[in-house]
Amino acid sequence: MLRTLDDVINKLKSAKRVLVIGHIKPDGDDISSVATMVLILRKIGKTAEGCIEDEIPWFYKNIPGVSEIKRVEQLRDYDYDTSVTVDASEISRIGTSVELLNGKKPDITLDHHKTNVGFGEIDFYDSNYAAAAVIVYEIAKKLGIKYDPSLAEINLLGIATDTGFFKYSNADSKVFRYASELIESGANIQHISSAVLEHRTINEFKLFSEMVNTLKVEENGKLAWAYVSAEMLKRHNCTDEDVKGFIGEVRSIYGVEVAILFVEWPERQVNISFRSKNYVDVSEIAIAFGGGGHVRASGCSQKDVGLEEMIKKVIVKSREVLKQYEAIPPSISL
Ligand SMILES: [Mn+2]
Repeated sequence: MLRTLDDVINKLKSAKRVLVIGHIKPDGDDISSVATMVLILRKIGKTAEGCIEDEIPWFYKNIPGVSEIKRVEQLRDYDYDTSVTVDASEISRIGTSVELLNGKKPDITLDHHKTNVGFGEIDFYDSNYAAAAVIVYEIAKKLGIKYDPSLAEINLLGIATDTGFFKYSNADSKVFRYASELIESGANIQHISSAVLEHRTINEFKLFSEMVNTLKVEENGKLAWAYVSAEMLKRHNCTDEDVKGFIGEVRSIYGVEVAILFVEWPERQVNISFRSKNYVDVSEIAIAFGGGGHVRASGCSQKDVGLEEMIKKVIVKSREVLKQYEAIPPSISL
């Protein structure tokens, strides 16, 4: 049920042992929110553990606090009284971490996805928040937590990554204000940006150039899409982790409003990312294929399908959605 941040604070205050759960295929915001939540709870004398189903991508591991996050197997015997999920819009997003909930709803869910369904006892979600890490920061402020440089840095990670390093439309004044406070507390933004943005491997670059070869631009240059097949990934010794920045590059093409990247990984599973630049709500396309997300960034995933078949279906739908907007003059002209 949708509640206020004060309800969340009261529940946390009465907790003794907390389990914080993030989502599958963790991104910077998820990792940041789980680790920050664990650290602030420990600062007020709670026992707290953080859990993410999947392995954390290696390049995040030098950021303070990330090593605190555990896997499901490590927490099977962890006895907690309060569970919190962060950055997950629905229960399936936490993957096998759900086993730790023993059939119960999470006590608290914190999220900022537009497509959130409210799956906890106390739900706090609001898509006006740029990142789940912004919600966590507000909780920390309300709890009166004193930040040290490490805590500031792990909290800033999520705010930086979910705003595309302060350049997406969600980078509002609050984002800059909080980022400024976190930097004042000792966070090193260069440490974060270097870890997150400058870790490309040669193999990833070669795969990127192959992805570029698959690029198609249509609908008067407004719709751009490309794909990466399982075969391409294997040939370059890459996994789906290595394609994370590709979609942003597709969107960066001048005149493109909607960018789509199809990634087949593993075989017969197609993961699709959608990005828009100025006016199309791409969560609408993702929802049509069982996914979700934000207005400018969304995604979906389907199993037991071929790449070509999926591309066909999704492109047809995307053309349709784009056309709906053509009747409406865009708020920012291209
Ligand atoms: Mn997020």
